[in-house]
Amino acid sequence: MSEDQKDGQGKRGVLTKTRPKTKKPSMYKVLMLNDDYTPMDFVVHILLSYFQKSEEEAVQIMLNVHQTGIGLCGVYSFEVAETKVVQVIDSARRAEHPLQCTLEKE
Ligand code: TYC
Repeated sequence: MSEDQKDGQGKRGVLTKTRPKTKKPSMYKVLMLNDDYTPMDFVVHILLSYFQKSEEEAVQIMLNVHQTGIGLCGVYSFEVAETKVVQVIDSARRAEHPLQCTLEKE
């Protein structure tokens, strides 16, 4: 009988139980902030263009931001959320609107 077969306590046993070492990636909220100058229809256009919202959802989110000061556009992985924020701010600046958008870890 080999060392391995004796009593299961030998030091040469094969580890069969796998322990998951990977964590689920953190998710990030993309938030839109209110201001007094960005036109409402521009905000709706942003929500339609970058967040795949329906016209109704986009208007609802825009009004929620307008009334409460902040609103949720969507939840994404860090890379996607960061890209959306850059796209929104870039688009707003090109149109000379002060619209602000940010991300927050969920
Ligand atoms: N408050 C803006 C206005 O009255 C509209 C607005 C809504 C601006 C949402 C930004 O994220 C925003 N024209």
